[in-house]
Amino acid sequence: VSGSGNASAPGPELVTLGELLVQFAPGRPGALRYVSSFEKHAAGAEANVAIAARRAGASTGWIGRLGSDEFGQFGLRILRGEGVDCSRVVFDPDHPTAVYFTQRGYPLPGKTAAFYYRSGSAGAHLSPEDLDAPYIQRARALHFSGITLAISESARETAFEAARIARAAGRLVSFDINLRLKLWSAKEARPVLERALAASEFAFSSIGDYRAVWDPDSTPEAAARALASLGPRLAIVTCDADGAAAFDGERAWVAPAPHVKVVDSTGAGDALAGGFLGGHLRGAGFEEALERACVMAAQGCTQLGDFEGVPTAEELESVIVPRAVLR
Ligand code: KDG
Repeated sequence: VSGSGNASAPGPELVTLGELLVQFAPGRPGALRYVSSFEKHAAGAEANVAIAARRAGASTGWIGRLGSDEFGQFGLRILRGEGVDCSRVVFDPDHPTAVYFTQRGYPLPGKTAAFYYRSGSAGAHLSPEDLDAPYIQRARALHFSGITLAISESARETAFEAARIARAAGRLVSFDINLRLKLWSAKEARPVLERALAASEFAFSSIGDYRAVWDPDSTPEAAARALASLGPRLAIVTCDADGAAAFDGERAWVAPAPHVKVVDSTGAGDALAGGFLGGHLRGAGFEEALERACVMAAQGCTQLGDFEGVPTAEELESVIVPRAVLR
């Protein structure tokens, strides 16, 4: 059963593919055993990227499976409400929409942990038959992440098939490492991530993920250069409060991050990738797109939920940039 299709409508510029999860974010920091109330948010890396890129001005669509359940309906409504095309969303009557809980500030102050309830989920049953090739071929770019490669064999196969379709049509393929050690080990992940990098033009990684998979002593610039040597023509390495390091095959540079009071950094990498892709698709140069994406990601950390705090291009223009957050 498909989400809301209009087969003749022009497709979105950016298509992302992955799993949407419902995130339960505790009302207060601390160990979950003592928490009694939670906020319900929609999350999931590639869904977050579709929303952030939309906020940066690109038209976007998300491909994934949702359960035929209340949480699937919730996810669909959030994505649609954010202006993300859901015409290729598939509803799975046999498997539930995944959920997870965040835990802020415990046991590590300032850090957020995730507890997944996702095995056997609808999202993990994503399969190559769910792909509509013309939808991907009509887009300008496809984005996916290491999470989709980790959740199941069929999701992995689907992601690689989508990347193959996009590349064969001359479309930009963008990939975020998004290592999740609760889903697979760094050792298991490495060859699969390298295959994805070889199929991608843009690569995103946090410095922590890069160090966990490839080189524990790497600097951000060395990580960006090394990722680019694995295939992509542009690699961006995010460094939390220190912004992001980038390498485009010729130049290496660093984009700063504005200082903000972090409430929850979950989803910051997705805000950065989506903000960058949206800005790039709207015609911004790499440097400008990355500078703005760093502001979007930082602002996103000031609120609960993965994308709620991420500003739109207009908000960035009218409020944040004039207030000289960037310079
Ligand atoms: O990047 C944020 C995501 O990690 C979060 O929303 C949940 O997609 C998710 C995952 O699998 O960890």
